[in-house]
Amino acid sequence: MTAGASRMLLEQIQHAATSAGLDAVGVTNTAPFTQARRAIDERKAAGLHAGMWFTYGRPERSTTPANILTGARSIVVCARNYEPPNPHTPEGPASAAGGSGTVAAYVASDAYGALRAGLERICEVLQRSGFEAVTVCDDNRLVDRAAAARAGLGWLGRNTMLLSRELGSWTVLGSVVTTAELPAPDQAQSDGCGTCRRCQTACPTGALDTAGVLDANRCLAWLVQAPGVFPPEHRIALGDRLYGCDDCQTVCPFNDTAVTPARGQPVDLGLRSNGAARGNSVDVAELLRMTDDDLMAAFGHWYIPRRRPEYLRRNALVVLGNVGDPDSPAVEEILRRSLSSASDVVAAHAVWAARRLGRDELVAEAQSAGLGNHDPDGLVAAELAIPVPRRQTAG
Ligand code: B12
Ligand code: SF4
Ligand code: SF4
Repeated sequence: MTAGASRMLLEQIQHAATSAGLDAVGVTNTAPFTQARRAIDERKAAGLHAGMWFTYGRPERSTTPANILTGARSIVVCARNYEPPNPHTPEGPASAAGGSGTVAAYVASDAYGALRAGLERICEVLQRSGFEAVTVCDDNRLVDRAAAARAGLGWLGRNTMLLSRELGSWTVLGSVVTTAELPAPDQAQSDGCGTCRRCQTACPTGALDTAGVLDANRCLAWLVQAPGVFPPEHRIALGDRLYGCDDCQTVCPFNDTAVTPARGQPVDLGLRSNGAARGNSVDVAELLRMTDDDLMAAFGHWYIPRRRPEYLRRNALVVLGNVGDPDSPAVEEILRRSLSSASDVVAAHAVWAARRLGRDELVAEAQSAGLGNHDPDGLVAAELAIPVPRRQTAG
C-alpha cells in the first residue's frame, strides 16, 4: 500500500470510529510489548497477581500481538468514555434497611457494548478494503493499556490506569488488529502525573503503595471477583462496594477536568426489573433474598467467580455488615436466612456480618440450630474463631 493510500484508510477508520461514538483512536505497530511482559513476569514472581489468570495466564501470548492474526501489521486502539460515578445516586435505594451496595461506574453503563460496536465498524472498513481484521477488547490475548499507551492515547498513571489529558481515565479500551500497514508514528505521551500521589493515598487497602504497581491481593476490585473467602483484613475497607472499586480514579485530578460526553440515561442492564438495583446502587437485602436463578438473571453478566451465586452473596453480606441497619427486622431476617444457608461460604460471611452488626445472639441461635454442622473446609469454624470489631452506629 502506498503512503497516501495508507493515510486515506486511516482517515476512513477515524471517521468510522468517531461516528460510532468512540472518543479516541490511535495506531501502533505489532512489536511485542516488552515492558508489559516484564511487569507481568515481575508481578507474578512477587505473587502480586494473586493467582489471576487473564493476561497473566500466558504472558508471552498477551504481549505478542502478532500472534492474534497471521500477517498482522498494525493495531488500531480505541477508547470509549463512560459516566463517572455519582457519589450521591439520588435515585438509588439509599434508605434500604440492608444498605445500599455500590457498583463501579463502568458496570453501570454499557461502555463495553458501545466500544465493541465501534470496533466492529472499524473492522468492516478494513475488510472492505481487502484487509483482515479482528477485534480484541478486554481479552486475555492483549494487554489493552500497554497498546493504548503506545498508540498515543495517554500514559500509564500511578494507579496503573491509562490516563489522558482530555479524557481522564473513565475509559474502556479495545483494539482492532489488522494486516493493513497504517501510519503509526511514535506518539507515546510523557508521564503527566508529576508529583501527584493522590491515588496511592486514597486507595483504602494500600494496593498502590508502590507507584504504578497494583498488588491484586489487596485490590478491592479484584477481591470482589476472586473465589473463596473474602480476606477478613479487607472487609471493613470494602465499605459499601458490592462490585468494583473506583477510588483511585475519583481522586485523580485529570478526571476533574476530563471531557465526559453526556450520553443520556445509564443503561438498564436488567438490574431494575426486580427492583434490586438502580443506577449504581443495589439493595443488598433484596439481593440476598433472591433465588439463584433470579440472582444470575439480574447480575450474571458480571464476572462472578465460577458462576457461583454464593460469591456475590458473600460480597453482599460484607456490605450488609458494613452499612446495614442492625435493628431492622428485615436485616435480622436476612441474617437468619444466611446463617442457615447450605453454602458454607454464605454461612461463614453471615457470621461476620451478624457480629459486625452486634447481633451475636443470632449466631448463637444458629449454632444451636446446627450452624457449622456442614463445614467441609472449616470456613464457618474459622469465622467463629476470629474477633470481629462491632460497627459503631449513630445513636
Ligand atoms: C487483570 C485486570 C484487572 C485486575 C488487575 C489490574 C492490574 N492493574 O493489573 C483487577 C481485577 C484488579 C482490575 C481492576 C480494574 N480494572 Co481491569 N483489567 C485487567 C485486564 C484483564 C488485564 C490487565 C493487565 O494486563 N495487567 C498486567 C499489568 C502488568 O498491566 P498494568 O497494570 O497496566 O501495568 C502497567 C503499569 O503498571 C506500568 N508501570 C509499571 N511500572 C510502573 C511504574 C510507574 C511509576 C508507573 C506510573 C507505571 C508503571 O507498566 C505496566 C505494563 O504496561 C485488563 C484488560 C486487558 N486485556 O488488558 C483490564 C483493564 C486494565 N481494566 C480496566 C478497568 C476499567 C478496571 C477497573 C477500573 C474496574 C473497576 N472500577 O473496578 C479496575 C481498576 C483497578 C486498577 N487501578 O488497575 C480497563 C482499564 C481502562 C483504562 N482506562 O485504563 C481495562 C484495560 C479493561 C478494558 N479493556 O477497558 N483489572
Ligand atoms: S481499585 Fe480500589 S482497591 Fe484497587 S487499587 Fe484502586 S483504589 Fe485501591
Ligand atoms: S491521582 Fe495523581 S498520581 Fe494518581 S494517576 Fe492521577 S495524576 Fe497520576
